[in-house]
Amino acid sequence: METLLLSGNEAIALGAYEAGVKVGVGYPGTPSTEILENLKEHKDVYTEWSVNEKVALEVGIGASLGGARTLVTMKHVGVNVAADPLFTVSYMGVKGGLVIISADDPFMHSSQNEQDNRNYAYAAKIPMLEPSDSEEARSFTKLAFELSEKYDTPVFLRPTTRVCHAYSIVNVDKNKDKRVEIDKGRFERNLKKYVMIPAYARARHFIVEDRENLIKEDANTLSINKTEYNNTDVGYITSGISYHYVKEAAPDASILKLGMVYPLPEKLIKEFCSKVKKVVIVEELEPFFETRIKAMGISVTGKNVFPITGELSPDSISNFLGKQKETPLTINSKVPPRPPALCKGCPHSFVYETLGKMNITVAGDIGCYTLGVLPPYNGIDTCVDMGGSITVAQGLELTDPSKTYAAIIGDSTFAHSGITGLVNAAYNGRKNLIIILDNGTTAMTGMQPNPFSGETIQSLPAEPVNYYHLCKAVGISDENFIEVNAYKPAEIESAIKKLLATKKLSVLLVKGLCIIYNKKKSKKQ
Ligand SMILES: Cc1ncc(C[n+]2csc(CCOP(=O)(O)OP(=O)(O)O)c2C)c(N)n1
Repeated sequence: METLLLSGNEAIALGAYEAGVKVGVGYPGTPSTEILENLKEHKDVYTEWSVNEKVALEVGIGASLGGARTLVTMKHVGVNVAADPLFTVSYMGVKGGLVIISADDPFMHSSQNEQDNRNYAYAAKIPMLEPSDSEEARSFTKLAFELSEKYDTPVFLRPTTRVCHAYSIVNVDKNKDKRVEIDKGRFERNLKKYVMIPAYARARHFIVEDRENLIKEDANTLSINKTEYNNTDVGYITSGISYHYVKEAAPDASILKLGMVYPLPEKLIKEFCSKVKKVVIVEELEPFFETRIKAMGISVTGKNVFPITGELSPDSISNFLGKQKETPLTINSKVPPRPPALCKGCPHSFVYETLGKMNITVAGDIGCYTLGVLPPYNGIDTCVDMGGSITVAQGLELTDPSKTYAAIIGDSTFAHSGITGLVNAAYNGRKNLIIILDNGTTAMTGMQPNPFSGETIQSLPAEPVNYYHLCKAVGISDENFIEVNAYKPAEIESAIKKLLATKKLSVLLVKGLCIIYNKKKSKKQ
């Protein structure tokens, strides 16, 4: 037996590898990014950064239908982008096991919202597993592949930030935990299963309902839905990281730990609740278990004492129990708060300095450059979602065409979903200025390559997409496309003035390597 100390993300990659995964695809996003970065180290697995989550899931669906066990990774908001194929692949089912990671981020350590993606499992009728530590991250990933093939369904794995990034023990039995080789054969034509026209989809919907009922029944005896009977005054129903919080704050309590968080094992829940005097539900974010367990006619304590927002902690449960909080370590030194900011010398900063001198409303986007909202730049006026800047600027222009609007977007974000916005602007005759900040990498999530940076996830060369030709193809004239050096503020200023004077849809491409990426690259050489 070998004992490893792994992060949840490393453990998911290990579990997927041991499960015989052949294809791993995804789009970076905290807290999911390191899963694929670890999986890519195995040369017998095909890995790719896809341009966005919808594309990743569609590539994943194709690979699964071709018989490969396939892992698709993304952060919680990525599932919004992938939602269209998600709901339909639930009807189609799989051939090779298809596991989708939805890495959720309670407290928004690095996200624009803290949506609870258990709701996606319910809405798309896809089973979901939730690990509470690295050992489970690995074993649940393996189980997810098995369940996917057994029930002919994609399966979600929903780790949260604390599980993805915390390190805990994983025991590997070298004899037992070898990579399994699964041969599911190749793609076979099956129109009624793989072509979701209404006539076939209607029939599949019945199959999905039956499948869900079957999984719900089987969940009552699934090994990862576990009861621990101790003091029966209070019985806790919990999952994921919250399980450890309960164990720490109430070590002698009875617990029902749900490893499968959707669908819920109704009989097991009813049996557990009948054996304890009071039921307390400890779950982060939405009252997902609570609503369903109340609907079983069971009265519970839940969100009336625990918050819907942010993360829980052992203290949340101690507070509820009226226990003294345990503060094991007090640090007396005062650490000044260090809110995130653009790095000193960041190539993005010069554009913001220039925009600051002009009276322009700027629709921002998601990346390091979002930090341009902060003083001293105060450089953006809106920020909604990845790829939303170019299109939000178009909406603003509709309301007051006499004003000047710009959109500001990074290279990875432009590839993710900005290009469709550019096409929309050109097609519908908008006149905005689009500023693309190309720093050579996907900086905010830790320097992943993207379609503009000239290499793949395996650091192999890839032909970078050509901005000029792309803009030409949508009808932007030579006069309305200017490329400047990010470190030459005077040139940036004169280019912006020139482009605005044309009063036509324009693109300013600002190029300058991210300084951290540049340092890393020069160290490697
Ligand atoms: C739908 C969605 N997917 C992924 C993310 C995570 N994410 C935040 S910023 C970012 C990368 C931005 O890269 P780029 O546009 O190149 O800007 P840079 O950080 O390099 O300045 C990603 C992938 C997200 N917020 N939303």
